[in-house]
Amino acid sequence: MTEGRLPSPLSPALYQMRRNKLAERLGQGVFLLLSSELAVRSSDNEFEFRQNGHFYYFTGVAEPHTAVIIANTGDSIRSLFLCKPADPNMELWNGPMLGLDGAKALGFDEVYPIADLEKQLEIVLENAPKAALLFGQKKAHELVTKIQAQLGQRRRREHGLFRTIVDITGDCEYFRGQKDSEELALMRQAVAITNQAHRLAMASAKPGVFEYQIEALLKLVYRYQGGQGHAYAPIVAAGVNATILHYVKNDQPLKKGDLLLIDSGAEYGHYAADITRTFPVGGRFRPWQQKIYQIVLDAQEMTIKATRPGVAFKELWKMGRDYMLDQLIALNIFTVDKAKLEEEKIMEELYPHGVGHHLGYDVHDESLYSEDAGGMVKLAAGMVITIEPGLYFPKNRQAKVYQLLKTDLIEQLHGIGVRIEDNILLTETGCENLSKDIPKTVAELELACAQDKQSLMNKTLND
Ligand SMILES: [Mn+2]
Repeated sequence: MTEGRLPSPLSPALYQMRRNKLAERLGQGVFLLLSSELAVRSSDNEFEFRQNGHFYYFTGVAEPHTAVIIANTGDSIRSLFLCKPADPNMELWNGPMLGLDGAKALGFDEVYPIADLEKQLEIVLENAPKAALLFGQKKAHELVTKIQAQLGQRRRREHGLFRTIVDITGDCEYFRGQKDSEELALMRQAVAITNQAHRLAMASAKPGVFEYQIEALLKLVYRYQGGQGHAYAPIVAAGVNATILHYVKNDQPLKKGDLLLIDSGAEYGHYAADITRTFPVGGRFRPWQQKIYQIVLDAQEMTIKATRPGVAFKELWKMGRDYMLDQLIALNIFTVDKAKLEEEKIMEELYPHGVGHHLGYDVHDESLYSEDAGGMVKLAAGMVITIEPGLYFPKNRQAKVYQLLKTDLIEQLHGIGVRIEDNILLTETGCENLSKDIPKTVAELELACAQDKQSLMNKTLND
């Protein structure tokens, strides 16, 4: 491959269009959005910079010390961008900066040094009936409040005081929920790379290999194929570790016959994949592992089939949850009946998380969830979500479930943790499973685990 694997940047016109759409929804007023800031890791060392997702959505700029103002006067819409002017001394250490000239090329109507933020805000707020902010942007709130107070002293005498501040986080989330074709192309590529990585992990998961070595192989593929790396802290959890939902230590060896749960996705062009697969080390399920696995798989497939515009996360969650409980009961593993299991809230132990979440720039993309608006939020075409039911027999042997299981099954089921997660695009009529090519059925997993690691590695690095 000669042209490289890196994504090409999205066009400035796309971001311009997004800003205009927001301005129209906002009506007359001023929207202020500040970039993320660098965070200190320790000493003079900083965490890798990650732009605020909303800021990136409206600007495409991944630099700190920047701000964007969208001003809708009713007659015109203007977007102002503020950043640090290019500084040769800084560039010597850190490489090229966007600078004012770079920002001008991105299609903003006006570009200023970030030091002028207060001055420019004062000008646009002078005749604005409202200022719009995002929930949680404390510094933006303080700045606007201060300027409105200053303006107010003068304007109170002249024509009364305008000082409305509105939170438009929900509007931004609404926009970000609807993926456009440019975003989808990046997400498809993130999933494609993740497919390669999970296949290499399956072929590599032999007894004696450590969880962190699998984590490293995943990153090797992500990075080699032009991604930024892991889109989030990867979970590589063998055996009972799989029952710890956010297990990220990844420091234990794989043992023959253990299940290995891998929750990992690539980030490509700033967009995330989020995939979970669970399979046996060595490739062969034990009978009880397979029974539990099949229940989760059937629940997941059933939930995906039901995913279409108009349904809410809560409904999808309930469908899988009810199905899994009934199937567990059908396995005849409990000493009590369904009513008692419900009374004991057994599924809160066995399936303690939601069915999925929005996916995009952020792995838990900021969009509207069922919990918003009293459960009234419905999924819509253009959204990308995860569907990820799971069943976990807890590490803690005092857990309630072990008092309700038949005694001779406790050892067989203890520590089994299964989650299966795909990335799903809502379409007009239903949905498309973007990650359907990643091995998932028992037969597919056994085949993927039996592949020769070295030849798969060679193939991956030559693609
Ligand atoms: Mn997820």
